[in-house]
Amino acid sequence: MCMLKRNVHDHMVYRIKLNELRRLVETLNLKIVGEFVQIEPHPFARFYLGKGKIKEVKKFVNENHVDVVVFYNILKSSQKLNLIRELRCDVVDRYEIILEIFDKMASDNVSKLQIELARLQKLAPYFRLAAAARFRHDRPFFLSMGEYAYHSQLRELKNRQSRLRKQIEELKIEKRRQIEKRRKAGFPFICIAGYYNAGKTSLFNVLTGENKLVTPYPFTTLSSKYQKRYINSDVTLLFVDTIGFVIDLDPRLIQSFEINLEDIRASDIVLLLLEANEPTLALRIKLLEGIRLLGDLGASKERMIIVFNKIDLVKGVENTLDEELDLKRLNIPWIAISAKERYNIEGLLNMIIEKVRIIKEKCECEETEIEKEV
Ligand SMILES: Nc1nc2c(ncn2[C@@H]2O[C@H](COP(=O)(O)OP(=O)(O)OP(=O)(O)O)[C@@H](O)[C@H]2O)c(=O)[nH]1
Ligand SMILES: [Mg+2]
Repeated sequence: MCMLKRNVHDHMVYRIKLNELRRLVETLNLKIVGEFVQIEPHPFARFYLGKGKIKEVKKFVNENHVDVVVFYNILKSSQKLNLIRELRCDVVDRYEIILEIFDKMASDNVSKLQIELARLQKLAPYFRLAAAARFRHDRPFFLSMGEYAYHSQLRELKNRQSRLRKQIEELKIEKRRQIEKRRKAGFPFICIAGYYNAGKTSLFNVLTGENKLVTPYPFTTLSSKYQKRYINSDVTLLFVDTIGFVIDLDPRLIQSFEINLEDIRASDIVLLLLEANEPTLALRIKLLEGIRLLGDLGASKERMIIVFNKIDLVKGVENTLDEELDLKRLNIPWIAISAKERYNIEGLLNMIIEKVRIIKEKCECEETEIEKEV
């Protein structure tokens, strides 16, 4: 594993990030045998890391018969190509690792289409560069057989990309239509969001009586799942389970996963789920990053509830969370639960119902104001 640590003053956060990557890489049954970190504020053009560091990596790769080098940082196609040639082994970045896991986990058509498009988008410039380098010495006026094949492959690649984009665009329109339909039905829309493995599906199952797949592996849920929960004759809540976030990777980067993010955008309330048993620093990073990401997706703090799950693993920690994470300053309601042991689920439901009531009152108030103005 390689990383360029760009913040010179970061002595801890980069460790947490590397550990996250380790967790992801190991899900693909790859054994991590070495780790190289270089501290430098700006990436190097050729190999992302400096020449000297790459020399070290190369020596290690040769001595240990390494099959693949994983970069934490997201590489440009030219850097990937240079690295593959220099190290003489496969080189992938964090984004490709995530796509690989998505691919392993995907079972539904919508996810498969989105993964294929994301992969093609990453592959196309690399393919172009690799071929250009291969044909540089060919005859200048005639296409060699290889080059001819390359051009037809490239055309096919482009066609496939535009077909996929069209299909996904249609699915997105259909998704918006469904969301609009649900909105008209009038059920408050509660989105369970958060990092992968936080226990989103476990909580969804507990809240709705569903039995959706729960595993210890990342990205078990790719496409959203919906189910209603009847509370009383006045209130029925509609819950949605969504795709997980991953640290340091803005979900908007995965542009082709936009369909899944539509749910967060459209929800009345978003539950930001976190694992209470994580080390405080990791928890703090995920908490702040999660709030920012949700905010960027249009979920304001007023619509958020922070949920610390897996409290059964760290009993009593709810008494220290407030202080350790400085939760008062955030001004967002929070609760500690255990989806597995069904602890505090009623408390969470009451919090949601109360928030729905406040939001509804606020909307009615705004509507009256508008009517008065008209
Ligand atoms: N101890 C404990 N484990 C839990 C709890 N909730 C979930 N888990 C475990 O955490 C792992 C992940 O649970 P999921 O519900 O699949 O998590 P998720 O957030 O839906 O994960 P993705 O779909 O991959 O993003 C599983 O092994 C669950 O059994 C909890 O309250 N306590
Ligand atoms: Mg899930």
